[in-house]
Amino acid sequence: MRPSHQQPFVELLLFSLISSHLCEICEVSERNNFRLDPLLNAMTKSNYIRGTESANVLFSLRLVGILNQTLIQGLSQQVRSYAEGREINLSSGQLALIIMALGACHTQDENFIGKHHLVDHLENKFQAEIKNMEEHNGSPLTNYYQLSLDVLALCLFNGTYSPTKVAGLFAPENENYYFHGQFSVGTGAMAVLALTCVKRRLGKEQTKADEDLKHTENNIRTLVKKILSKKKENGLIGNTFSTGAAMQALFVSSSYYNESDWNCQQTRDTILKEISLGIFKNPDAAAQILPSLLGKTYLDVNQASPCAHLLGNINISIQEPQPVAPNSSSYISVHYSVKINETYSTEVNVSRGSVFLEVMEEAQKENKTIFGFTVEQSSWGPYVTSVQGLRANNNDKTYWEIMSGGKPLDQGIGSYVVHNGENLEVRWSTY
Ligand code: CBY
Repeated sequence: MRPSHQQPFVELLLFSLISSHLCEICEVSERNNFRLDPLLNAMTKSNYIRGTESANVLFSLRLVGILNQTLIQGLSQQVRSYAEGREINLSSGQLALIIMALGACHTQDENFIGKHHLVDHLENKFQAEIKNMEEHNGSPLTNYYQLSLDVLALCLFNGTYSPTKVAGLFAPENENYYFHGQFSVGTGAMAVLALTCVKRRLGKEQTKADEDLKHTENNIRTLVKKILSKKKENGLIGNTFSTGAAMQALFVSSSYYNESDWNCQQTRDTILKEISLGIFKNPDAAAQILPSLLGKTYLDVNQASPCAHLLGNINISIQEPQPVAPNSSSYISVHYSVKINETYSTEVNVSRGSVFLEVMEEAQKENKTIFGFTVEQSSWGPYVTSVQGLRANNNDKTYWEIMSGGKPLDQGIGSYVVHNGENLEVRWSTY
């Protein structure tokens, strides 16, 4: 009989063989690489990119092996100067992303992580998230997507965390996976990546952590089932912008579902179609989908070998954003409301091609008391923080939901292009 301690190793090998096979069959072939150009263009519009966005873009480019020196050096410089001195103010997930972007492959950037004790800072921020959960009825300071990024970065960069606590925290029934009672695919997928890293580390350590391993595996199994249950007929999982994370999660967890449960080529082809329609203009959206289309996952970070020149030859033309000439003759009219308990409505005229934010600005000009609002920059663009002075609050799980025709939009106010006659609404909501 084989010594039993070899079993986790054999299983590990088997898992990685199966999952790498799945990544390969879904990878966009070399002759089709040109179909990824719109993503690369969105990610390299350097004038627009800063902060966490640069980290997301740098991380994504390094994962897929684009090592264009000018581009990477510029982004790395941006990420380092953004992080420098700001360790305290960054949210936990932002810091986790910065660590993963800087440490994605073995470069000089690793020294920055060490010199600025970024992993220690992340440990503290993760603890602060848990403390907030204890004090505020289970609500973290940020959200479970960021807690998953935290665990992932701590796991990949040898930080300290308790696998027992992590297994308890990421139990699939935890309400932080749900917004409005709906399972958040992006959140679940990021948790699967984090838990898979934890599982692999437990397997390697071969300690007596069998209970933790079992618990972690059960969590992964149930989360994967929930992710697959959100698969749409066209192959998208959740919506367009959660599909990249879902693909990554399914790549690394293929031993938990049957081959017939997911047609990854169909998912890839639908995403390629959406790319050609210009749906991934947002740099964050582009950065999040790119690795999955080249068979890469966030677990490929910090491996023994430095990032390979996978796409080193791709010719990236850094496009200057073209100023759009306003066509004053072409105006559209939309209906806009703010709903708290009462509904406050108005008609707004904006030029064709305007985004939701411009409608809000027009309405605000008309009546600051009723339509006045504030935003904060997030990596996905502007995020509405208050309307009529009423401020969203994480601990109360309140937020301003943005809707069209009574349905929540799957893009933010900075990206969603409005249409003539549309019924737009900003609604005081809880999640
Ligand atoms: N990232 C984060 O911390 C965000 C995590 C995330 C799960 C994220 C989606 C997924 C991702 N890949 O980044 C997320 N959204 C969260 C957690 C939230 C909640 C934020 C509050 C909190 N607890 O941290 C909340 C309030 C439920 C939420 N998202 C609200 C909204 C709406 C914003 C409206 C506003 N006030 O401006 C909105 C527009 C939905 C709506 N109709 O109201 C929304 N989110 C959207 C559309 C999205 C997607 C963005 C897609 C796009 N192209 O713009 C999203 C990718 C994302 C960002 N949200 Co939230 C989800 C999706 O549709 N697939 C980590 C950090 C380091 O960057």
